[in-house]
Amino acid sequence: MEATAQAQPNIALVKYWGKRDTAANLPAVGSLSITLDSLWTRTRVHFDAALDRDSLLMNGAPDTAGLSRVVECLDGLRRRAGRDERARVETENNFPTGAGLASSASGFAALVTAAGQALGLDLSAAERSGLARRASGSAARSIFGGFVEIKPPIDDEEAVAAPLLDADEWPLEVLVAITSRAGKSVGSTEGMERTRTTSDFYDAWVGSSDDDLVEARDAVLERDFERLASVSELSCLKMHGVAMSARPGLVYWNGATVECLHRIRELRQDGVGVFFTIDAGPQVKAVCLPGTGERVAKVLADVPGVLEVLSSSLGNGARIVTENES
Ligand code: 2P0
Repeated sequence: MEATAQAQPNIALVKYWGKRDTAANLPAVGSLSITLDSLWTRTRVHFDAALDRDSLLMNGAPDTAGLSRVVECLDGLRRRAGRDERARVETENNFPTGAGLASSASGFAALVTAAGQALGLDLSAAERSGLARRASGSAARSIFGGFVEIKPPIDDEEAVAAPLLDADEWPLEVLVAITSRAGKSVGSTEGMERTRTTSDFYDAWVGSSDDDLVEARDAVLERDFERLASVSELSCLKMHGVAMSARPGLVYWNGATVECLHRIRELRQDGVGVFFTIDAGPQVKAVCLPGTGERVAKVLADVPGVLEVLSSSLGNGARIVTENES
C-alpha cells in the first residue's frame, strides 16, 4: 500500500480567483493554465494498519499546518476505496513552498495520484482531477500536462479540468523571477473569500471571466501568441485588481514584481515574444515564445530585487514514479 507520484505546478493564464461553493470547493470562474516541467513535487504515500493517524513530512520536516487538508483529501480516497488505514505522507518540492508558485497545485495532484495508486483505486485522470480540485482548485489542472482548462459553468460537484493542447504542440518557455522566498501573508483560499465577500468589483470580475477564457482558448488553439499575451495579462491584472479592492486590500506584489512587469512589456514592444503573469505571491512568470527565453532571463536577472530566475519548458501531468526515478 505504497506509491510515489510526481506532479508539476501549473501557471494560470486565465485566473481562478473566488469560489462559487466553498464547501464543495467549486471555482466561481473557469481557468486556463500551462503545466510546467522543471519544477516538481514528489510525494510518497504509505498506508499502514499499524499507524494510528496520518502524518505529513514536507521537505523532511513535520508539517502540522498543512496536515488537515491532506487528511481531508485522504479521507475522500479512503471512503472511495472502502479502507481505513492511516498514511505516512512524505512530500518534497524542488522550489519554494507557499510563495505563489502553485505548490498546492502540484502537491495535491501528486497526493491524489500516489494515494489512489497505493489504495489500489483504478482512477481515471478525470477522476483524479475531480478529487484534486476538491482539495485545491488549481490542483485539478496539474493532473494534466501542456495547456489545460477548467470550463465554466462549474456548478457540478464532479467538476474537473481537461487537457486542451499537449506540451509539445506549442512548446512555450516559462521563466520565473523569484523576488522573495517568504511564504505569502494571506493564503489563496482566504484571499479569495475576502475578495468575494468584500470587493465591490467581484461581480464584474466573475462576469467578465468567461469572455477571457473563450479568447484564451481560441488563441491557444490557433497558436496566436499576441492574442494569448493580451488576454493573459488582462486576466492577471484584473485578478490582482479585484484582490486589491478587497477590504483590507490584498497586495501580493513587491517593488521588484512591478519592475519585472514593466521590463517584460518593454521587451514585447521591442518585438520579443513574451508576456507576464503573476499569481498570489510576488513572483513574476514570463511566458516566452520558443527561443526567446535566454534573452528574457538576462533582462529579468538584472532587475534589482530579483533573487533568481528559474526556467522551465511545458511538461506533462501527474504520474506514478518508481523509486529509481525519484
Ligand atoms: C490560479 N490561483 O488560477 C489562481 C491564480 C492563485 C492565483 O488557483 O482555495 O491554491 O485551494 O482552491 O488552488 C491558487 O488557489 O486555491 C490559485 P484553493 P488554490 O492558479
